[in-house]
Amino acid sequence: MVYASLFCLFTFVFISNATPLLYDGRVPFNLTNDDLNSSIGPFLTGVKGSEDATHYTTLLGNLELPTPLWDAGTLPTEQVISVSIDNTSIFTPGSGGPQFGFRRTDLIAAVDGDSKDLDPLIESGTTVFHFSIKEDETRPLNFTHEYQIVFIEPNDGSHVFGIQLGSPFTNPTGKLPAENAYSFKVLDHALNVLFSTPFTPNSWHNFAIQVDWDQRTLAVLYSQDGSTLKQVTGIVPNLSAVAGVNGQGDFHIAVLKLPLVNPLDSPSNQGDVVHFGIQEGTDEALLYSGVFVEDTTDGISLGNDLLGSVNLDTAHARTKRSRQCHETFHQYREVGSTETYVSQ
Ligand SMILES: *[C@@H]1O[C@H](CO)[C@@H](O)[C@H](O)[C@H]1NC(C)=O
Ligand SMILES: *[C@@H]1O[C@H](CO)[C@@H](O)[C@H](O)[C@H]1NC(C)=O
Ligand SMILES: *[C@@H]1O[C@H](CO)[C@@H](O)[C@H](O)[C@H]1NC(C)=O
Ligand SMILES: *[C@@H]1O[C@H](CO)[C@@H](O)[C@H](O)[C@H]1NC(C)=O
Ligand SMILES: CC(=O)N[C@H]1CO[C@H](CO)[C@@H](O)[C@@H]1O
Repeated sequence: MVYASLFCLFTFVFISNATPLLYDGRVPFNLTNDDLNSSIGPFLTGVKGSEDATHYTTLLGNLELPTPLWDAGTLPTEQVISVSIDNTSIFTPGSGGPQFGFRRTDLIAAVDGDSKDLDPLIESGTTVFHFSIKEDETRPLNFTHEYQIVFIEPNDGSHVFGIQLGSPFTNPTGKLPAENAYSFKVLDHALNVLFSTPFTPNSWHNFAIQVDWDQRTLAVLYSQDGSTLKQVTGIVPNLSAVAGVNGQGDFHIAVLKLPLVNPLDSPSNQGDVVHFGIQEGTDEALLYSGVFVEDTTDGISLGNDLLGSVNLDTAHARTKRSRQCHETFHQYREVGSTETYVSQ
């Protein structure tokens, strides 16, 4: 028995060294509220409303277990965080005025209070973005709205990939909730839906997105709770993403809620989702754990101490154009970048 457990330990150590970890956003138990307020630790906390960061991001300590994928059979080494919004969640970026159309709290991957030095490290070669998401049953989302929750945003305001929940914003407002509103949608840069899966309650939804920054491709892996990650798309082109430094951007873990069109606004303002539209101002949140970025030199971490790699088989890809998403995208283009984050 002693030998068996030692063997497991060594296997684990070997594997965790095998594939280079480029960034670890799994929140250690020693991170404090004061750290959060000051953007010390794995995230910058400046994209939020007027209250302190701890008003919008809660360290859950032992109250909630993280995804079991990375800590199987051991005591958790990370704590879950909740990311929440309420009616005060109006972010004022460095320019462009308060974002009255959105309600948002974004955590931005950083090391030593800096995302700009981290981004080139996690966004060159082929890298894999891991994150796990769970419902906060006390503060559910409103699926008649669109939510952008995990994304990489270069300076042009586009997203290299994005995870969306809810009903995509349309102008004029379509039938609500939209078909697929209660599903996660993994979007490519051109807003095609690469993969969709229901946001079932009480489960951790584990995602891994492989980005080949040179070939500009994406591949998606997914599982629930302690199940090993499985490839759910082929390696798909993402050629509308910009190559090189201009295509790199901050890695966001967020709850960003879009408005619905307000018929009382002027026709030109009705499409300006950043600054106008209807918000109920409700308290809403998501739980996050298992956030990290790795190199693929020695494979992708699949959970349960397994390593794998994605295969090219594009037959796996379930690609579907979403016209509604394209409309949203053009609206963003008209109003410019959704966010200009000024490091404090
Ligand atoms: C938490 O502990 C680790 C390991 O002891 C240390 O490296 C890290 O700096 C600590 N983090 C904080 C935010 O205190
Ligand atoms: C930071 O966090 C603490 C909770 O530990 C909170 O009481 C305090 O008001 C916050 N704000 C600042 C500016 O430190
Ligand atoms: C939410 O905030 C907006 C903008 O500050 C305000 O106009 C609105 O009245 C608030 N709604 C509620 C329900 O408090
Ligand atoms: C969800 O949003 C819709 C559309 O704006 C609104 O009518 C409804 O009251 C909201 N639900 C809750 C629980 O706030
Ligand atoms: C899945 C897929 O092929 N997505 C898109 C990647 O980028 C190219 C170039 O813009 C699009 O044509 C693809 O549809």
